[in-house]
This record gives sequence, C-alpha cells and structure tokens, in this order.
Amino acid sequence: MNVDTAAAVAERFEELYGAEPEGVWAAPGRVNLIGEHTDYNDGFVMPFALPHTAVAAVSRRTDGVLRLHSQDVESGVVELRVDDLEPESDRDWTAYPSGVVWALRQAGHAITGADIHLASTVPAGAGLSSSAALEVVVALALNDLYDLGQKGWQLARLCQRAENVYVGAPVGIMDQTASACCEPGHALFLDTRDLSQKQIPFDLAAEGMRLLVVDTRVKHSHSEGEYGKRRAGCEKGAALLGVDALRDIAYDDLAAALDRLGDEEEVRRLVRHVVTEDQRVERVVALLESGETRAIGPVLTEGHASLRDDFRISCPELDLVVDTALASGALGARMTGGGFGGSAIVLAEAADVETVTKAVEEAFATAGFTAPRVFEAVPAAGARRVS
Ligand code: GAF
Repeated sequence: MNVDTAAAVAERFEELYGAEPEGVWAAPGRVNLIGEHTDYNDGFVMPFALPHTAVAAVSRRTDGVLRLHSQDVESGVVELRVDDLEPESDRDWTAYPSGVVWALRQAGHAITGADIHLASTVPAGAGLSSSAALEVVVALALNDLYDLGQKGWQLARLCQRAENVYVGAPVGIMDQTASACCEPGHALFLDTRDLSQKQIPFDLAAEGMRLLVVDTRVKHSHSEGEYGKRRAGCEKGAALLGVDALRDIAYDDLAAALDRLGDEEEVRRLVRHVVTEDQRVERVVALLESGETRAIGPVLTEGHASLRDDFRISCPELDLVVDTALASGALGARMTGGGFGGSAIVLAEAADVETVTKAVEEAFATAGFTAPRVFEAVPAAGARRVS
C-alpha cells in the first residue's frame, strides 16, 4: 500500500460523498504458515500479513446513517441506518463493514454513522483473508475516529463476532488477529485461547529462500457447509473426550484419546489433525527460533498431508501444487487457509523459484486447470492508519 493508493482512495471518497475523508486506513490479508483449523479449537496458529490490503477512507456521521461504497463491486453507494442493522439480514459484501458497525454498537460503542469507501487488493475467495481485511480496516478506522481505545486483539474479537453472528460464517479468530496485529518481517505465533502473541522473525530472503503463494483460482467460501461441519466435528470430539477444546489434548496423549473415540472414525480423523497440527506449530516455532529455517519445509508438507487425508479439505488443484512443487525441488509445501480451494504456499530455495513456478504452471496447463496466480510473499505490516 503506497501513498498514491491512499490518495486515490481519498479522492474517490470525495467524489462520492462531496467532502474529504477524515482519514484513510489499511488492513492486510494474510497467509498462514502453519496451524490450520486449530483456531476454533483454542490452539496455535502462525500467520503473517501480506502486502495486499483493504483500504478504507472514512468519515463520521451523526445522523445514524451508514453509507458504504466499494471500488471492487458494482453496487453504487449503499445506504443503511445503524439502528436497523440485523444479523444475517445481508448476504452481500456490505455485510462485512456493516457487521463491524453492528458488533461495535452491540459492545456498547456509540457509533452514530459513517461514510465509508473501500478498495482492496487482497484477492477475494483465494483463502488470503479478504473478508477479515475488510472487517479490520473498518473496525480500526471507527476505533480511531470514535476514540474507542480498543487494542488490535480486541478489534479482532469484535470482527470475529461480526463474521460469526452478523455474516453467519463460523470462522475462528486467526484471520482478524493476523490482519490487526502482524508486524513486517515477522510471523505471528498466536495462542488463540488467550490471544497471547509472539512475533517471530521470518526473513527468508536473508537465508536465500522464498515463500511462494499459489492461488489455484478455485474459489471457496466459509459460509458454505463444509467448514461448519469440520468445526462441529471437532467440538463433538472435545465433548466425547471431556475437554473444553481439542487444544487440551496433549500430543503425548493422542493415541489414548483416539482409542477412547472407538468407532467414531470421522471424529478420530479430525482430532488427529488438530492435535498433530498444534504440535507442528510448536515445532516450526522451535526450528525458527533455533535458526533451522530449512527444516520447517517437511513440517509444512506433513501439515498438508494431514489436511488432505485426515481433515479432508484439500482439492485436486491444491494437491497438484504441493506434489509438483515438491517434485521440482521445493523444501516444503501445503495448502493455506480454510481449504476447498484457495491458495497453497511453497517454501523454496531462491535459486529454485523459477523451476518450481514453471513446473506448477505447466502441471496446471496439462491438467486443464485454470492458470494459477503465483507470487512471492514477504511478511508485511498489520492494520494501520495511512493518512
Ligand atoms: C479460515 C477461517 F476464517 C480461520 O478462522 C481458520 O479457521 C482457517 O480458515 C483455517 O485455519 O481462514
């Protein structure tokens, strides 16, 4: 996000609403390095922010009117009243910003209206948290303008509530926290139980490596049933095992826990994924902290196998990225995000990036899949005011 983008968004705001905005804010999408489907099990995750952001130009209003406009959707200015906002009343893109206004008001914050113009460079439906970026940018703007004094993690909780209750998507807390709290040059080691955080330096270029994001162009959505089914299955597993959340099953007790689940085969697979995935996050953190960065590759790849075979949320395109990348020399690869499409990540030596990229592109062409979008990801900044 550069100064020109902020200026362009402010200019468009002025054209739409007839006055300069009070400010402009940006919030990023994310990739998740490791820790998938652990967040709604109170477990560990490790995302980092992308340079792609949702940008919002915003001004307050005092008359209870909420006006929303997006550069990325052809819907003109949508006008709502803050008093009329109702959960699940809106299935459009506007549900994300208006859900945040609803959640803030529900939490007792006196939001009396706003004019908002949004523009985003986070690819939608690519598993890179375009929705969370929209939510967080609006939450941060209103937090600043209305002087609400909420910290990043508190805004993340409000945004998650907006998405769970207002939008109706049963997501965890990872994406909103990543967008609100990530720092440049770092991955965020987050304990989703209490939102305690540790910024882990993650500078692959300094060590001669790269992380590629491969957007398969297979679109996914969390409001559809499969994500919710996995979540419900995990909650059933926790209930059958008598714990608050699967996070409470220690890795060393996994075999015994799986035995206790008897013939609940589906639940056993979900539990195995979550418990081993939490341990993979801890292994990745330990490896990064001891400077053994290359050794995280196989751990990422193990994570993919677990999501594919136990959690069953991969798809042929994601598997093809992973298999092809590994066969052409990558250090590790896995799907990232909610699954059923979206993006994969590939860890590779800088010298192998071209070979790996070409191999993936050729494999997609041979399989008759839509050409993937491949780009390099370097940890960028979390949500901030830009003007
Ligand atoms: C999606 C959700 F929004 C996150 O909360 C998380 O569960 C993720 O899928 C899977 O790790 O991005």
